[in-house]
Amino acid sequence: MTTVKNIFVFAFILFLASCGKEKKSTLTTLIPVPQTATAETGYFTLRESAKIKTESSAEEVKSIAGYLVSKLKPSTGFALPVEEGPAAAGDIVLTLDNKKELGEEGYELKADPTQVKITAANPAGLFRGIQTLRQLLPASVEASSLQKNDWVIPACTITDRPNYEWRGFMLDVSRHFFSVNEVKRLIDQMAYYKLNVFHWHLSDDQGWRIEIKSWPKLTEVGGQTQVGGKKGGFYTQEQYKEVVKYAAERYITVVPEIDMPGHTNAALASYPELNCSEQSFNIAPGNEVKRKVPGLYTGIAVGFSTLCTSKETTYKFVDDVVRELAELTPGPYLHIGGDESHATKKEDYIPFVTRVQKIVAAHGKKTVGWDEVAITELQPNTLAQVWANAENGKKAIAQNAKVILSPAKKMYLDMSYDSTTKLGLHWAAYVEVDSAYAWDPTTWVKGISRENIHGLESALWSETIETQDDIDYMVFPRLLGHAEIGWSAAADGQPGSRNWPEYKTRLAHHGPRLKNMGIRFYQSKQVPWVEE
Ligand code: TNX
Repeated sequence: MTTVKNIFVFAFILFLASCGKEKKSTLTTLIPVPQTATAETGYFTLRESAKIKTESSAEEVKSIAGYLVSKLKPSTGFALPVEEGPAAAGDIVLTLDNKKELGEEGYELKADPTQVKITAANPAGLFRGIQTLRQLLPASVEASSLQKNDWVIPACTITDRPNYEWRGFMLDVSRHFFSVNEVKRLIDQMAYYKLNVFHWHLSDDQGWRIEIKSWPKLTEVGGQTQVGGKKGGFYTQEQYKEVVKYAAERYITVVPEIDMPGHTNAALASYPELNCSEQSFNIAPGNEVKRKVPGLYTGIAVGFSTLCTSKETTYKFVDDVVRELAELTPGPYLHIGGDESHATKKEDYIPFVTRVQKIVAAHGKKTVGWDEVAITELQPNTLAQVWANAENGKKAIAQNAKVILSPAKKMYLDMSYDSTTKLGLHWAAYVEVDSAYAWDPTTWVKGISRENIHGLESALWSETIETQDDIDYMVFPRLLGHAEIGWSAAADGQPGSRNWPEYKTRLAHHGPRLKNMGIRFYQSKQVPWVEE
């Protein structure tokens, strides 16, 4: 009896294992999972003779079509022409239609054996739909060299739009500096998973990374080093604009952050007049230096620096920095940091952050701040980014502000996966791939509900992250889970409809995609990875 039972158990385990690795239709492996996706009979085959038809003379639609062509060309070898006009059999059609129900970023994708058609109310929706089209093709479409394959797309109808308006990714370029090309590569990867906000953490104790023409020493001095003491770097305003444009072409908004009044050692080392006095800075433990002005800092302590909030020079500085950044930034938000200002007295912090929000508003922008800013009087439209202290999130909501959720225990991509991970920190938690995915923003904090949440953001702090490979390993595959939580509405109001056992079988199919894109991701044992 027991043997029979054991055989059953064994067979069942085999069955489960094979289910996990089963080759699926690409329609059932999409990330983020679309709102609705219905399989139909047959396949569309993309051939060399295909054209991308825009059914619209809008230049913007044509450049979206051009983006699609550039993504399909390396692996398929097809140089697909973009043309205006009616579609023939075998074509891909991109069309704008005022279907209001699709919203700013929604789209409809219909594939049948004769054509693929993406319809959206706005160009951003077409762009998001193109990412779905790429994922419907075999994974080798993402390779950068010519591949032999049948470029088939399963016949289907997909209607899709995002749940959250803000689906962000933050990169800290202060602790370690990353080049324009490394940043652009990340922006491309964000686009593939339908993220729409790139939060650029441009200043911190260890480095000031954006050229400010009215205060040139910020980068000349403050940009020189990074954690560990190697050469740092900074972006010129031209480079910054180039990244903003690159992101905009992918319907991604750049939100620059200048962290203040704490996290400012690089600025304080560049301009002595921003310090109150010799006593006002206590260089982090283990790095005690007695100087009139703090030196450049290359350790990883936090909470030791502060701008002098009682000097008018400080506000002149903030105004100049905010003005130059606002001029360079078409997006509506500037991030003012505000976190971990342990060296700023509370009675100094509150008027400072209150005044800085007004400076941001005077330059035509809205403020985002880390959750600590909620103890000050928030300007209308200020967003509080909740990373550690949920009580601060509730204080923001009590002032009618919305929050962005970035809980460190779930969304900090610098948290190690487990105790064996060589990179990362673990002060908040170890965050394995399942943990990063299996939670629901609407129940994360009692008292913060769907209508209070403007969106979600993953954050990569770079104290331990030095190279592109390091970035790849910590960001992937966790970012995919975050992208799905932000985009896919399934979990809201229907607990359990988004679940890890199902998700991991889809994620498994993104292994070959990530590999083909040259991403050196963490191959978590939790995921039943498939080979292409
Ligand atoms: C906390 S999150 C910080 C950062 C660190 C990070 C490391 C936040 C607003 N402040 O300064 O880099 O932890 O995980």
